Amino acid sequence: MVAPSCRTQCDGSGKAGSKRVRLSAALGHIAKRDAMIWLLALSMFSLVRDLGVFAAQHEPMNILVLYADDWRHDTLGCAGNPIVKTPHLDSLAKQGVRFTHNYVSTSICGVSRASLFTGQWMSRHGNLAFAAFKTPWEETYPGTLRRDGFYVGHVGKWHNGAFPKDRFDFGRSYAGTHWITQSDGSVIHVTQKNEIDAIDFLTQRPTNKPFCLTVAFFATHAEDGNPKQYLPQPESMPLYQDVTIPVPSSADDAFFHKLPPFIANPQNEGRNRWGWRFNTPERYQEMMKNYYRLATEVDSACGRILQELDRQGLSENTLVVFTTDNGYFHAEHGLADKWYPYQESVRVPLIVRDPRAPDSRIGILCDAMTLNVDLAPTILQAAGSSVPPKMQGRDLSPLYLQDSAPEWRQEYFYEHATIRDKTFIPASQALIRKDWKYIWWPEYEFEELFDLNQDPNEVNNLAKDPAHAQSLEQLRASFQAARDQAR
Ligand SMILES: [Ca+2]
Repeated sequence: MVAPSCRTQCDGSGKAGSKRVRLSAALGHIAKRDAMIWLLALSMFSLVRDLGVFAAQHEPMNILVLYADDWRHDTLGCAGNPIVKTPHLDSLAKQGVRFTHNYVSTSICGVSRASLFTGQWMSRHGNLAFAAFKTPWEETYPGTLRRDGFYVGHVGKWHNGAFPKDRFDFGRSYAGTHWITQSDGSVIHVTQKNEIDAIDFLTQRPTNKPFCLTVAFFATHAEDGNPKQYLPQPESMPLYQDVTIPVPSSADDAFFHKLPPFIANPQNEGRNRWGWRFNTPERYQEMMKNYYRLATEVDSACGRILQELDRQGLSENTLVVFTTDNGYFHAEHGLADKWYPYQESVRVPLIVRDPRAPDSRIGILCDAMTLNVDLAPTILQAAGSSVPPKMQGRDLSPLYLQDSAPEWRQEYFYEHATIRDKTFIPASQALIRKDWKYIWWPEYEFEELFDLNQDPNEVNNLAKDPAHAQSLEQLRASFQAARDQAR
């Protein structure tokens, strides 16, 4: 365990974000004189808070989780993506902390969502694909917060068996298509509906209770049965029209043939979906542009939801989390989608805006190895609720509330069950570090070992290289220990 680096992010201005930045969005529609009064009020608020009499100890923070689908770590302008425009999420990152090495414990929608809600690895929560998790509801973050008097909502995708509507004060669940026919016959885009439902929650909630809302967007998930795959709104079509999306260097066929033989074949679903999306240069451009259009639509919806928080004066007492359930291959290794323990699939964005953060920690980048299972305990700690003892993740807030970073994990256990059968999507497990990765494919008893510093594209499997026998032995031992702990 060593302390991670959590540093000021460089945006060209040389300045970190600040609460003033945060406030400016709220002030966009307010006259200058009123804005001065607001600024004065905020200064007074900051002073009172800094004197240590922050009312949050008596008034729990609200929780807003903005949960996108199938975004990978670089589906954000602020993460260096040269194409996709995500101005509202970039702004959120400047007002909070962006975690640059955030990972999922399982890279598939249903299981990763179960890990979000329970703070547990798949081995413990028991949802191996899309069924209900076995963890008692009272041990999830929505269940704990509702018990503790929060008004709790969920809008959008669920994907853990039947949506448990009765568990929520406000529950509207739907997913699977980008365009939805409503009961009155009208058609609406799923991202628009996500936004409307989130704002309905915020405007209709009782104001005498704290709240917790999870907004589970369906975009940018593909419409699996539709040859078009990604169906953005017509207004988005001019976006990215005149750009060429760079094709990753590891999209070359040579990289595909370096994969284990049970992945590098047309029966494998990752290769099958590559054929749906990326098998000609023209198709690659069309699919990636529509994928990025869907992402920008989610960014705009997040912007309007955050604006509603500002309008109601809630931003200074609401923890905001933006993340996603799994990463995505954009043709790297000749694959599409997710599931496997390679970097594109397991690394995902994470932004946390926490009003408790001191000004010196606002707008920072943090490279600690953080996980999806950390979010439930982070949310419960921020809300002032107790963390169920069977949650396995760790509260992230010391990484941005403290000036000196705490000791933090250097490796984690990854797991994925077989989907359908071992030729379609085989089971995989891994021990993932920033510098090395060990992968175990149990159905094929096949090992991979990658030196990520020398080989970031994970092309040269060193598992059978005698020069790395000692590293292999060490990683195997850590892998087995981490696997045991995940149960
Ligand atoms: Ca997903």
